[in-house]
Amino acid sequence: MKTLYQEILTAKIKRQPLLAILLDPDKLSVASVGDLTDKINQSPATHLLVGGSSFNGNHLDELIKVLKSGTNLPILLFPGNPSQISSEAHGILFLQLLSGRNPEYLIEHQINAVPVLENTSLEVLSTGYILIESGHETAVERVSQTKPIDRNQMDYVAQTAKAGEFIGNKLIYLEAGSGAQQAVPLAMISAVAERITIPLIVGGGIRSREAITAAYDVGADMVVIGTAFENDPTFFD
Ligand code: 1GP
Repeated sequence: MKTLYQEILTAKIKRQPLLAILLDPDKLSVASVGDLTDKINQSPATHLLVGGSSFNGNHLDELIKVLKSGTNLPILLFPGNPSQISSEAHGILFLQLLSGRNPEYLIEHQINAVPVLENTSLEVLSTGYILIESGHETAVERVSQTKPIDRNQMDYVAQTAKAGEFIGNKLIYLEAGSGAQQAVPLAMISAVAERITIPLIVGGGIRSREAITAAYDVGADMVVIGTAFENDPTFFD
C-alpha cells in the first residue's frame, strides 16, 4: 500500500490537483462534525487537515473518530503544538516554521512531540511552513510570536522554501493565515513552485473556486480551504 506521501507525490507527477479541507477543532463540536461529513463527501476534497493555532486537544480523538466513520479521506493533523496529536489520524504535518526565528517553532515543539509520536503509527510528513504577510495579524503570528515574510519578497520566500527542501522537508506549506485578508500572491506561488521539487501546499484567505484554480495554475499541488467551508458548508456545491 502506498504511503500518504507517495500518494501526494504521485498526484503531483500526474498533475492531479489536491484539495484539503481544514477543520479547526476549536470551532467544531463532535456532534457538528457528524453533520459536515456529507458535505465533505460531496466536495472535491482529497484530504482533511485537522488542527488550529490555539486548540488544547480535548475532544480531538472523538472528533477524528467521527470523521473516520463518515468519510474515507486521509486525515492529516495540522498541529499548533504537541497537545494536538491524536493517534486516530492517519498522518501529521510535522511543521517547522521556516519564516520565523522562534526556536520553539523550529525545533523545541518538535522534540517534545517525539515521545507522543513514537506511541502512534502516524505517518510523519516533514513540512516547511512559511507564513506570508496578509494584511493583518493572523493567529499563527500571534501564537508563534514570529513575523510573517513581506508579500513582495518573492525571491527570499522561494529561497526559504528551497532551504526547507535541502534540510529535508518533504512538503512546503505557503500560508497566509486562516481567514487572511489577502491570500499568498500568485507570483509568489509560482516563484516557489519553480524553485522546489517537493510538493507545494498553499492556504490562507482562499475563498472562491476561481482562486483555487488560479493557485493550481501557477504551481500549487494542494490548496487548503478552511474558513470558506467553515462559514458555508455548501461552498463546493
Ligand atoms: C489556515 O491555510 C489554512 O492555516 C486555511 O486558511 O481558513 O483562510 O481558508 P483559511
